[in-house]
Amino acid sequence: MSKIEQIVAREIFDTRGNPTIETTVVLTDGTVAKSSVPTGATKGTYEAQHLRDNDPNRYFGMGVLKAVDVVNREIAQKLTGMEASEQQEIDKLMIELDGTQNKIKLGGNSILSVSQAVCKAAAKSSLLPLSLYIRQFISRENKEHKIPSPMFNLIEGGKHANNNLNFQQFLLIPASSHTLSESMEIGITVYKKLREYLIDNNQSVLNADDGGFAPSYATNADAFKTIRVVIERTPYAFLRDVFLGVDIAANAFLSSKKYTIKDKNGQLDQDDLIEIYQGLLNDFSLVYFEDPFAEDDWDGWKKMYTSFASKALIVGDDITSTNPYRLQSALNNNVLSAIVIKPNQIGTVTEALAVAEIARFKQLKIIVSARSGETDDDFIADFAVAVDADYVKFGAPARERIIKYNRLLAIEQELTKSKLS
Ligand code: 2PG
Ligand code: MG
Repeated sequence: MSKIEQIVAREIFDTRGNPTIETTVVLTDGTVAKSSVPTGATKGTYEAQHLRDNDPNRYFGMGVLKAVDVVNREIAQKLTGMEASEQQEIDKLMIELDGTQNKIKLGGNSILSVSQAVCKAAAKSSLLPLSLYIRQFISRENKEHKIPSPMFNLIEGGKHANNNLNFQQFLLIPASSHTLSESMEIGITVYKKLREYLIDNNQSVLNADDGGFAPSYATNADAFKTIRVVIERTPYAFLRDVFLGVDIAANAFLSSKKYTIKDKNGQLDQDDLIEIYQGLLNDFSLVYFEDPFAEDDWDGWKKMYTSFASKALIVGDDITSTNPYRLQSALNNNVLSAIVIKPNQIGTVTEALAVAEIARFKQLKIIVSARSGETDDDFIADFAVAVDADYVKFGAPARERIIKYNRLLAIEQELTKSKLS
C-alpha cells in the first residue's frame, strides 16, 4: 500500500508541435511514474474538453499552463495522501471537483494526465504488469488475456492531411488469425511497398499526422485501389491475410445538414453517401466503416447499420466519444457493431474502463485508438490488453506511432513469460 506523496505537472509538446500536459506522480514508497495526454484533430462535440490558456500570444492560444496549474494546486491538494491503488475513488474525486459535464473546469487533459499517472505508479508499486493491474478494475470471467490485432493507417486525408481525400484513414487490417508479430510484418511490408509505389508514381511520400502517406489522388477510391495494387506486390493475399477499412470521420465534411466531398459534385444526403459506401463495399470488400455519418445524424447511422452491418463492422468514434451516455444512445438506436475507445475522449481511466465494459457486455467489438496529436506515452497499449480489445489503431507502422506497437509486443512477451493470465 503506497500513498500519493507528490503530483507535479508540466507543459510538454505533442507530435504536431502543440503544447500538452505531462504529470508525474511520486508515491511514499519512492515509486515514480508519469503520463501525458494526446489531442485529436477531429474532435467530437461530446468529448471531454481540454483546458487551454487561450492566450493568442503564446502557442496560438494552445498553451496548457492553466491546466498545469490546476494539477499542481487543486488536484495535488485534493489527492495527496490518498492510496494510489484507489483508482476509482481518485477519479471520482476529480470528476466531482470538476463538476461539469465535459470536464471543462479542470480540463479533461489535466484530469487524465493525473488519472493515468496514478494508475501507472500504483501498478509499478504493485509489481504487476500494467495491463494486468488495470484488468483488476473490470469484471472478467475469462482469465485468459488476448493481444489485440493492429490496424494500420496507411493513407490519410480529411483533417489529417491537406490533400484531396475527404476520408480520414485508409486502413490496412491484417486478419486477426495472425499473431501480433505476423501482423507487424504484414503492416510494415505493405507500408514499405506502398512507399516504393508512390515514389514510382511521382507521388509525395511525406507523412501525415498518423504517420501514413497523403498522396494527392483525385478520389477516395484511388486510395483503396492503390493499397490493393500494393498488396498484390507482397506475399500476402487480399481478403485472406489482409482486409481494408476506413475511418470516414464524416463530422469533418458535414455542413448545414449536407455532406460535401471533393470527389463528388454537389451536396450529398444520407442516401447519396449510402450509395458511395455501397460502391466501395462492392469494389474493395471493406470490412470496417468508422464514423460513416456525423455524430448527430442518427437517421444516417440507422440506414448504415441496416444496409451494411451483416457485411462490415459499423464503428462509432466521434458519435460515441468514449462517453457512457453517448454509447447508451447508440445502443438504444441500434447503430453500432463496434466502438473506438480513447481515454482522452472521456478524461479518466475509470470511465474509459466503464465504457469498454458496457461495450463488451453488449457484444460490440472494441478498438482502442491513439489520437492524431500524440506523445510518447504508451499507456493505451496496456489499457487495450486489459479490456480485451479486439483491435488497436495506433496509426501507421512507422515514426513515433511505433512506440505503442512496440509496447504491445513487450506486453505479449511479459504476459507469456510471467505466465500470469
Ligand atoms: C480517429 C483519430 C485517430 P483524431 O479519428 O480515429 O488518429 O483521429 O485523433 O484526429 O480524432
Ligand atoms: Mg475516428
